[in-house]
Amino acid sequence: MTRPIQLPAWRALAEHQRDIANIHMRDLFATDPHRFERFSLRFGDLLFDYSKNRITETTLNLLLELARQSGLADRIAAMFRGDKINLTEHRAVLHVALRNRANRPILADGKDVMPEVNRVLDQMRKFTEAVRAGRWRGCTGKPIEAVVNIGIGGSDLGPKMAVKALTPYTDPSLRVRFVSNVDETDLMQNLEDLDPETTLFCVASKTFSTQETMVNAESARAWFLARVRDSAAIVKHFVAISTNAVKVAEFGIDPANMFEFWDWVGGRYSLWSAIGLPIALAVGMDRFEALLEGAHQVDEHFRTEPFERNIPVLMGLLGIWYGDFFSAETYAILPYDQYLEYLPTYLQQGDMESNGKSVDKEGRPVDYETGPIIFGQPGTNGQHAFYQLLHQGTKLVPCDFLAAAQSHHHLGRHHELLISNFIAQPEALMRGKTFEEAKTELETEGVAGEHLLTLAAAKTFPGNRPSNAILYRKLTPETLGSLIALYEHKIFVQGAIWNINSFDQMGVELGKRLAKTIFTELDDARPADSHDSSTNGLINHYKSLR
Ligand code: G6Q
Repeated sequence: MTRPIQLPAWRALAEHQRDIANIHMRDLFATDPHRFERFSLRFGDLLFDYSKNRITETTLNLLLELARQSGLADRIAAMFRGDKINLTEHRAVLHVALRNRANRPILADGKDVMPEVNRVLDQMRKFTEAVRAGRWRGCTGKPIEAVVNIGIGGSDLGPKMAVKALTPYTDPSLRVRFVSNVDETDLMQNLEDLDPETTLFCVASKTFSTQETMVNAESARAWFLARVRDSAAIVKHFVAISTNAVKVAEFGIDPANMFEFWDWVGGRYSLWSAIGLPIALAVGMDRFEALLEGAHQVDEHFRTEPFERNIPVLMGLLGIWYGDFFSAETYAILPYDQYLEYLPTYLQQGDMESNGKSVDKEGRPVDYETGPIIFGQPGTNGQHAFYQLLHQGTKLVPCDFLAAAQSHHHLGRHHELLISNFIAQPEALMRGKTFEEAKTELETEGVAGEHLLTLAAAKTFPGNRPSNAILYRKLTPETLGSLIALYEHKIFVQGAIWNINSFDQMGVELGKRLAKTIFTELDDARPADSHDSSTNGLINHYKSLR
């Protein structure tokens, strides 16, 4: 495949960037009263405002042309068709099938996956309804009061983010917790106040061989047995979510209590599968299905809308515009919605594990920038932490601002204050404040002399800093499903244009392997000497301190 930078549209964009680099968005808004209408889209009642970007009609046309020349349409069709687009692992990528509420046949290896998807959804429904209604009882006949999900990475971040996001829909009599870190503190803190007789563990691992998860699951089982002293009780307190039935049985979990998913579900795209069981336990299966529905609607939008009205396509293209043509290295996700507290972390994995690649699909080193560094925090906390750099630092940081028009709570004027910040920050980033404006302001405050000029310089904001704003009615299960799917497809669009495999994660392997060697060396009384001097030094210093 042609390298992206050799595509005519890429070259045209590089040239165009030089034309536009010195144009200020202030002027673009001033000269076009219809800029907002021109550069915003609706998806249901969700507004995607991308008018505060350093783009003109020409930029947009060139970006859309880049998408066309990259064969994006074929790539999208290939994913939905079940082609093995995860080339290194020779797997289809079919998280869209998990939320295919239209039930249209989707084939993996020539076989429609929908009957299996629906079978597991039924199993999840029966189980979650039994637990939530108190029909599923612990070994001493008490109903379940706490669920502890043990998983890591894709088997943790998605459900954890979604359970937090959907807190207003959760049943307070059923606490849902997440343990992921191999650091014993995580497990111990989470178990501290739990009663084993009313606790249900979900061991979530696609492979059922991930070190952290298996060690935590074994320690959880030991904690449970030390208190309950009856291994027959495990069946009532441990369920598994996995693709590996053999290992699940070896661990001692009844295969009847295993919720299956498949190799065509990537870890970081798996919250729609049985990995979402803790979500369904927390909010009920109807709401879990509403989450799937919200994502499905976005899938249909992504699959069928022309690129110029296709939100994930535009999100992806705008990211490429800044990353590859303005040398932006980071991207901020800024939810003005406390319930989306974990969204930045979730998308950090989604984006960075998917597109943090430096060889293309043909194995050639890339000669362009790929995935950005994702970071963020809920507004307004971030404003009092890192926004200084966003406004006045030397780096260009494109941002996504997200907010709900309606809060789940009603407390004085809190929500209006939150929303005014959500609207003001993108405005400030875009407009900035000129030296002259700063100086005039200071003069009216009575500042004069040399100090006036220094202070005016410090109070100058360059502006012209791009952002998107996503404003939705309320954070419902359906809206959450849509939001996540928008980002998933944005990541897909970028991976397709960069011609990289967004669906493997080879970069996590090396450290894991080295840790195994070091783990055995920690037991050795002799000083380590087989590594570089720093690694040896760390091992030996650890041994001297422990
Ligand atoms: C995600 C990755 C990774 C994975 C974890 C857990 O896309 O594959 O984060 O989810 O390593 O893997 P298991 O589910 O197999 O334990």
